[in-house]
Amino acid sequence: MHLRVLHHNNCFDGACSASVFTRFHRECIGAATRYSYQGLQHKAGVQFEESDFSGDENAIVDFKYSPSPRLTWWFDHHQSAFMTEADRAQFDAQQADGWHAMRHFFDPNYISCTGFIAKIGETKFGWNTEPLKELIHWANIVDGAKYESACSAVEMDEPAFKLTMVIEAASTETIQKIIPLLTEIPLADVLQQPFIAFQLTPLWEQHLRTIDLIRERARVEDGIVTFDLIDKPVEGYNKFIPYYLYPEATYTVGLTRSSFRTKISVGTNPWSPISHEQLANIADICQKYGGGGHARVGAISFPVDRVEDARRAAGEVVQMLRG
Ligand SMILES: [Mn+2]
Repeated sequence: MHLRVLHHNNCFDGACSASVFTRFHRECIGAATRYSYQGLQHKAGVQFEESDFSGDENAIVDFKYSPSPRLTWWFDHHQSAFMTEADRAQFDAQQADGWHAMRHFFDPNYISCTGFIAKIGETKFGWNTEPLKELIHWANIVDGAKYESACSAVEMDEPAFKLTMVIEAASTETIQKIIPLLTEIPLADVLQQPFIAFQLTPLWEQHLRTIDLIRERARVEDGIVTFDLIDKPVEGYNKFIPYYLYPEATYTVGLTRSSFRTKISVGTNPWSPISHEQLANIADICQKYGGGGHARVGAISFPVDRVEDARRAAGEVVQMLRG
């Protein structure tokens, strides 16, 4: 039996979710003789192809719902998990039968999808999640942006933070090699694997250059840091850099362009003293433009060539955050 796992790509929680789900399936369900992984990126328009579901069982973890009848397992914790009302209605209706209620799981209150899968495994399948404590702890810190400080997040004083940097920049092949290790050995040992260790120095240097670039480009007005790196080849960056540079800021709106999308990243300063009730819901704002995310952080994707539309939308997002 071929178990195919689709997961949020270039994301620490996405990789940990794929790993935890695999171990859950092996220990509680069994029968898989082959595992394959595919990373998914949020992009403008259609998120899945029917050919993505090529396993005998297909799982999506830490990523949007698909109404495909080939979807066996689904776990997500994003507020924007459903692309359409019809998808949401299908999910709700299917929960009424026992089969789907034990395979398709959604709860936007979970900090990490890793922790969500472990909790479902424990409570509904009697799974022992004791060996996963370290991984769940760090997935909650990274995905929940519960770093002690912007310094801790940007200076990466923990193995999990360095591994996050590697995963955010890694090729699909590298991530597929990392996934099986995450639930088997401590994170510090994962970092020391030669195929990962050799990437650390160049990535760290790139990280330092990105800090300089954002320092150069960023503007702060009314507590909102904005920057436009569309002309710079930055595939990803540590999203806490703006608050490391501007600890007083409340929000960030950043524009970047990669090989497959132009992206607006919108975030809230996790160390802001402003109470949650007074903060804007970023997922709601991003969903107006076909994007999504969580209450405190989200993103909007545009096709690579629609730079001016992305810039205009970014300006509107700034206005909404002001209001
Ligand atoms: Mn997640």
